[in-house]
Amino acid sequence: MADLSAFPVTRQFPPQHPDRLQLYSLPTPNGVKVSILLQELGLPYEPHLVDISKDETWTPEFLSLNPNGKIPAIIDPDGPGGKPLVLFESGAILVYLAEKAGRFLPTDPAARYETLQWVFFQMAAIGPMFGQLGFFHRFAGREYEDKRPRDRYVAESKRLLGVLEGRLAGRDWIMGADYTIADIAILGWVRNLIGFYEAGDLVGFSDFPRVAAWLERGLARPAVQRGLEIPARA
Ligand SMILES: N[C@@H](CCC(=O)N[C@@H](CS)C(=O)NCC(=O)O)C(=O)O
Repeated sequence: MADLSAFPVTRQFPPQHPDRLQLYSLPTPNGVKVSILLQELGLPYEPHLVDISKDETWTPEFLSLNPNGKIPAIIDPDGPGGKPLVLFESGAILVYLAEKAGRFLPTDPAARYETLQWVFFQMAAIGPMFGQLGFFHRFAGREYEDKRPRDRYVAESKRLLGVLEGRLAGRDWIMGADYTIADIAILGWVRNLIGFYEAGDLVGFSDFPRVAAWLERGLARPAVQRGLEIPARA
């Protein structure tokens, strides 16, 4: 039986199954990347719901796991060398789990780097830009009279959707025939943009039919549907 008591976060979120990978998350576009991949892999894990509306990521216990105070984060009791591994940043977690399981990240070196390129594209561009659009269009920023910040993120989000639209020409998935962690990283963000953020009309989503068809293909996967609801909200 793994002993995770050295990790202060286990006082905030006591594990029932310390031998299983511990997932600290919430079903947001960043959180669901990890739960979708775990569902696709069928690995045993224990999800802990971290309520960011109650500032649960800013406790000393959680900050000892992720000094950046964000979900998702994991502890894998069976990390490299059989030792526990703590990891935050969803992109790093996707790469780690895909490599550990040997799935959803090509082993051919060129295809591997190309997949990582699209994962980084999500981390550096899609996530931050769509997230800002959500803030200025749907959340506190919607009250601001000056619409220039919102318009900037609308324009940038449209441009990024155009990049995806181009990439998906003649491809079912970002990497072609193979569904990879690049798709998993991006799916939840596009879904959120047109769903929760209600920004579909604003960004002219109907101008991106290949992105829409790709999203539909992704959402049709049972593991994606399950992952989108994990950890279950109370
Ligand atoms: N780059 C990080 C971003 C993580 C992130 O922004 N998480 C948000 C939820 S989607 C969060 O935990 N926010 C809590 C807060 O800022 O209080 C990743 O991809 O893991």
